[in-house]
Amino acid sequence: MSMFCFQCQETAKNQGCTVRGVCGKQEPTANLQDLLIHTLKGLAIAGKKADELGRYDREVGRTIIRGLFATITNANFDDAVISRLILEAVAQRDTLRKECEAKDATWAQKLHDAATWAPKKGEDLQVKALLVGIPSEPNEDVRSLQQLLIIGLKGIAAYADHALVLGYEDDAIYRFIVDGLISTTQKLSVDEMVGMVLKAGEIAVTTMALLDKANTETYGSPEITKVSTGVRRNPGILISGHDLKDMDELLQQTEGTGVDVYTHGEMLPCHYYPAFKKYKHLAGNYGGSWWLQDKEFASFNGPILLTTNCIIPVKDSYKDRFYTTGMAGWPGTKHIPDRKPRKQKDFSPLIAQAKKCAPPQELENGEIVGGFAHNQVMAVAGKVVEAVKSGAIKRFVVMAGCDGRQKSRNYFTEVAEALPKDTIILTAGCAKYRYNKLDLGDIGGIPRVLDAGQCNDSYSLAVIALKLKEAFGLESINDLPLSFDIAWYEQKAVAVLLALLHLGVKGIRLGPTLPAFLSPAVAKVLVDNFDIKPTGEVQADVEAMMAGK
Ligand code: SF4
Ligand code: SF3
Repeated sequence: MSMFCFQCQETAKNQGCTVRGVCGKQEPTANLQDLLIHTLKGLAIAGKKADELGRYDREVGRTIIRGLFATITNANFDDAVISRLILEAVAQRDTLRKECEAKDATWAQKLHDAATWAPKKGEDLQVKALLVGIPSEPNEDVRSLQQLLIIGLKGIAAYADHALVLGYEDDAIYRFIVDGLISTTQKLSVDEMVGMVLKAGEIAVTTMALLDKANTETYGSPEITKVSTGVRRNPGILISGHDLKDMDELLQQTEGTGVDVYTHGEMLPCHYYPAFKKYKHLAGNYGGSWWLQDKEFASFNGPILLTTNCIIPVKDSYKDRFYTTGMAGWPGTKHIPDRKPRKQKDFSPLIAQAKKCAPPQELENGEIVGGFAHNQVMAVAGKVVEAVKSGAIKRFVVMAGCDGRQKSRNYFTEVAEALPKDTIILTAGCAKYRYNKLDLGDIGGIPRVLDAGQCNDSYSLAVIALKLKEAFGLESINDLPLSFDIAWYEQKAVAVLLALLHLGVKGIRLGPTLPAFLSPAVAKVLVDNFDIKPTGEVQADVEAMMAGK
């Protein structure tokens, strides 16, 4: 085995990618990512000790969240970037370590391997990487719980980084991520590890709430909006990923240039924010979810900006128009550097290139309606409660999460079609592309698919559920006429799942397959305590959900 990765839903044979990632990740990149995680554990140990000695350093948390974010599925495939992140973390760790040793000489002798193993400058990173991969933990259940925690931390880190970009941080989040990483280097009991995983759910809620605050305080609360799926006659720039600040600066810099901006994939919800809606050259949404980009990026004709995940292997047909920024990266393509203090990122290379490109080729010509984040839904809460009481709405089904390539994901389209006409689908994330262009109608003016936004906005769905619980005077979310049929693919969805468990949600259906990183014993813990179940046959699942099961 030359690599091992099982962090996403499309992992080979639902066991693990061992030769090359189904996502396109190559062996050296996978191994460097393992080494980066390992190095971040060493940094966490040094950062924790410094904190205990009264020298808390926020930069530790910042470095760790960026590093974790770079390892999520489809974010960064560039070995040079991953190697740089490793060496930066090593340098930071060594500085802290020297300071700690100067204050507490006994600590140096007690250091765990995780801090000492991590590479020194000039060492062969690939050789080091082989020592620290996932299979190096022999006990299946210990490995499963450690990886469940690390994978959840990756999702939390992605959300924390989005908040950080907008200037919002919380030391409690950083401190938990540090403790979580350290816990995976210690010989904890299974119960203690389960405790850490559940605590990660609590921190996921905190982090998503922070991101919600960052987004809405900066760009306003999402509003119900119709988004065009057609094209105009100007050349355009297509922006994908999840980063709202990149969108903000791109819209400012393209205004008045004759270049339109289109969203792709998870950037669709940008149209719902007041701060972005005001731009007349924000032309519409182009195409579907991430895995269709090889065809859609080719026909777009103009420059494409990937701000985060999901990148799929870049085709020659659009490689010269493909740019990454932030924690996203693809080797051999152009990268827009980070912003300097008090300056914007410079998107002028994309604008200059766009002016020489043909307008996008039309793929479709319709509309998508969205913007049902918690503020907007609560504005019509009275109408919603009334519709439930009158029996016009029988049930809400949360179908949030990720989309993916596998045919089995048609399940989610078929469930949306099979749900009775008196049900409402609550969604967020790119999972919505499985049904957001279907004509599913409305219930007394309330659309049957309510899109709260990106996967980053899943918090909105939790807030809606909690507010509905209050409105109906119920004890628990589980007493609501509410089912969860969640589609997962990458690590942010795992963080969302842990958040839902922390909020006490029971009976979640999860698909299209259960995570490969859950050992049978760990899966049993989730089934016994939270009644998690795999998605099954469409008709049987719909009937069970309508019966509250
Ligand atoms: Fe395989 Fe998913 Fe890991 Fe890519 S991210 S190597 S597809 S498990
Ligand atoms: Fe999608 Fe990658 Fe998860 Fe943001 S864009 S939800 S998969």
